[in-house]
Parts: sequence; structure tokens; C-alpha cells
Amino acid sequence: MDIISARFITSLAEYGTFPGRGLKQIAVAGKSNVGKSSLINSLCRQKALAKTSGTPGKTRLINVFLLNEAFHLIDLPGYGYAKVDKREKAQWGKRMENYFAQERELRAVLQLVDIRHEPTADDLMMVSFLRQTGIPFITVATKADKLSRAQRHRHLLPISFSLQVQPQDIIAYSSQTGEGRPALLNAIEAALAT
Ligand SMILES: Nc1nc2c(ncn2[C@@H]2O[C@H](COP(=O)(O)OP(=O)(O)O)[C@@H](O)[C@H]2O)c(=O)[nH]1
Ligand SMILES: [Mg+2]
Repeated sequence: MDIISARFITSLAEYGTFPGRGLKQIAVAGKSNVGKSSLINSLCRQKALAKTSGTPGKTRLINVFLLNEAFHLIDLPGYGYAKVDKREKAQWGKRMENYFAQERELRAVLQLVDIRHEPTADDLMMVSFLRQTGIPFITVATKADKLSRAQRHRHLLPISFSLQVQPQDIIAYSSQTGEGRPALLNAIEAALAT
């Protein structure tokens, strides 16, 4: 599979109906600044489809994209941004719960973690939530270009250990070099076939 078309559909503060809803979905989750928007742009080969930012914590909305006129890619609000207060955290939690509770067409979550760091407590919470709810997820280790090949291997082990996924099931991805893009497209294709 390749991505031959991609366009922005809408931004939602609260998840609900939108034009075309009912197609299969793939969602992108991860902490703020992990590279969700960059991954969406590189996957779709568009520079500014999803807004990226050097300042973390900006994407508080659920952004919906239509890919190949066939399925929706959902950019979920990031978590773990240090500067949000309790009220905002609670709001984030409600929005996410509302999304996962409502959406029946979600086929997989792309769970992003930074390849350079061990997963955070928030990452672990997210993964255990996905496991509990039975939502399939694909672990993607972002910013792979920041490490050498040798370093990469060394960093993937603690990530696989902590998230309890097989190291070979983690896709090392770089939005800058396109590394991991074919593997991710294969995984998305397989998820969409379910
Ligand atoms: N070197 C490198 N930087 C990246 C990569 N992906 C994202 N970034 C940078 O990380 C920052 C946050 O990226 P963004 O996509 O906005 O993260 P989001 O908050 O998860 O959507 C930006 O400065 C990006 O340029 C990558 O694969 N390699
Ligand atoms: Mg973003």
C-alpha cells in the first residue's frame, strides 16, 4: 500500500460526528512532541498537512485526515506535556475516553515513543489502557535518525521490555529520512484488512 491522497477533514474539541465518518480508522497517539504530526506528514508525503511545532503541547484537538479516499487517520491530542494543569489533564482524559468509547471503526493505534528515551509513566498508562480495551496497537519508535544503527538496537530493547512488545515488532521511524515508512505502511494495511 502507498498513500496516494491525503487531506485534512476537521478538528474536533469533542469527538462526534463529521463528514464521512464511518470509514475505518487508524489513530496516532503519543506524548506531546514525540513526532505525531511529523509522522503523519511524512507518511502522506506532505509538508504541512498536520501542524508540527517546536513548542510541545499545541495540538489539543482531535485532527481528522482522509487518506486514499478510503480511511481516516486520527491525530490524537498528545499527553505528558509538563506545563498543563490538573484541569487540562482531566479534560484530555475525558476527550480520549470519549473517542475510544464512541469509535467502532478504529482498527489500530500507532503508539509513538521516542527512540532515545525509555517510555514514560504516561506511555505505560496509554499502552495498558489499549491492552485493557483490546485495541490493537503498533509501536513506533520515532526520531530514529537521531541515533546510529548500533545505538538504535541498544535503545529498542528497554522500550520493548517496558512496553512488553517484541523488539522486532517495534518500527523504528524517521520523519526526516523516511526510514520505517514501508514497514509502517505494511502494518497499517494489515490493520485495515481487519
Ligand atoms: N530529527 C527528527 N526530528 C523529528 C522527527 N519527528 C519529529 N521531529 C521534531 O520533533 C518536534 C515535534 O514534532 P511534532 O511532529 O510536532 O510532534 P507532536 O507534538 O507529537 O505532533 C518538531 O521539532 C519536529 O521537527 C524525526 O523523525 N526526526
Ligand atoms: Mg502534533
